[in-house]
Amino acid sequence: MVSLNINNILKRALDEESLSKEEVQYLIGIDKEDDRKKLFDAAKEMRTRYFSDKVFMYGFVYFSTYCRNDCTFCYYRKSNSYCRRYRKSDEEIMQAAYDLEQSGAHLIDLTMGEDPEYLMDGSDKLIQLVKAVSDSVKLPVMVSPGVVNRDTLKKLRNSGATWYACYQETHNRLLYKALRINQNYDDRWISKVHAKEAGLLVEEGLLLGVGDGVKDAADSLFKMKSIDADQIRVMTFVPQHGTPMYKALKGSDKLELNMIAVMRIMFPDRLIPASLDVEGIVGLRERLEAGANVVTSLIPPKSGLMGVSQSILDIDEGNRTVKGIEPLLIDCGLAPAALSEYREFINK
Ligand code: SAM
Ligand code: MD0
Ligand code: SF4
Repeated sequence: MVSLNINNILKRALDEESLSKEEVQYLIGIDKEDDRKKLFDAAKEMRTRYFSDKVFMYGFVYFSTYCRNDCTFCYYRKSNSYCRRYRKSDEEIMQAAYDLEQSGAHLIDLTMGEDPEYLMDGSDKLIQLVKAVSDSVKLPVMVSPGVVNRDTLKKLRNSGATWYACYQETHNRLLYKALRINQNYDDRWISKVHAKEAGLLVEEGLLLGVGDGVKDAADSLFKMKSIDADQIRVMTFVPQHGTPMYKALKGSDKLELNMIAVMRIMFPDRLIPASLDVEGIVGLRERLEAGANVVTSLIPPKSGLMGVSQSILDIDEGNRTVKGIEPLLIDCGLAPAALSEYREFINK
């Protein structure tokens, strides 16, 4: 029996021994600041081992805010009358992708609500959009369309997509049911299995502060292992105007930071984002200091495009741009990767 002692656990982690669920849960729940610093230092050591000082930059294009679903946590849920709905034209989407490419982003993440106009049977609108963006922008493309069927995933791959992102949010099925109303847990999970089979890279993710606990977080990390995702994320819930969870307290991001570090230790060679969409630029340093190696949700200023959990924060000010975050990266002893380094990772 291994004792639950932070130094022992971190030493074993740095030796790349696998940790038990009990140990993982212990690390996630660490509260003392001295111990958290040890956890973050270990995570950074792992990041340096696998990625040196290089950070990848993801441009984000939320091109449709229409959604057929009613997730309780989300601003875009169909019954939210406060939400500003838009559906960008192909030209506007291409312009945003081009601007992101010019600014130094390494990837274009095409994200949407589950917009029926793109997802109705027989429509190839999404496939055509991915093809158009992949053909015109010389960057890898990620699609975040929600759950889509196996055939669509194959077509997305063939039309040029590299990544499929679809976050389970939680692996506590009861909680899932309360959050993702009328959406099947298994269908969402299997879409990621199908995406892998189709040759897409997969991103899986968790939402924290939605009624989950430390045990759920540990269980989720072990469940994540089974899908062998190439990128894994964790984000703290941000309450949204007009939604049933508006009055819920915003979770402390302490747990998110611990989770980023534990993910880095358990999945040292995977991509782990620091999202600008949770706390904007002020939250970036601590996420990088916890072991993240991708900055996501870079958005072209004045494009009229929204974030997800922070629909306007820092966007028009230009703080969610490569230029806006570069000084901070450098101050953290990190540097933007070259596009060739990103390609090397995804072609592995
Ligand atoms: N509609 C697609 C789907 O649900 O998979 C893709 C877009 S969806 C808005 C992307 C992710 O944003 C969700 O999976 C969830 O993790 C995150 N998200 C949504 N609302 C959020 C909120 N209020 N706070 C934090 N994250 C949120
Ligand atoms: C982000 N708001 O990167 C975006 C979004 C979807 N693939 C990504 C959740 O934080
Ligand atoms: Fe729609 Fe995605 Fe928001 Fe759920 S999380 S309401 S599927 S946009």
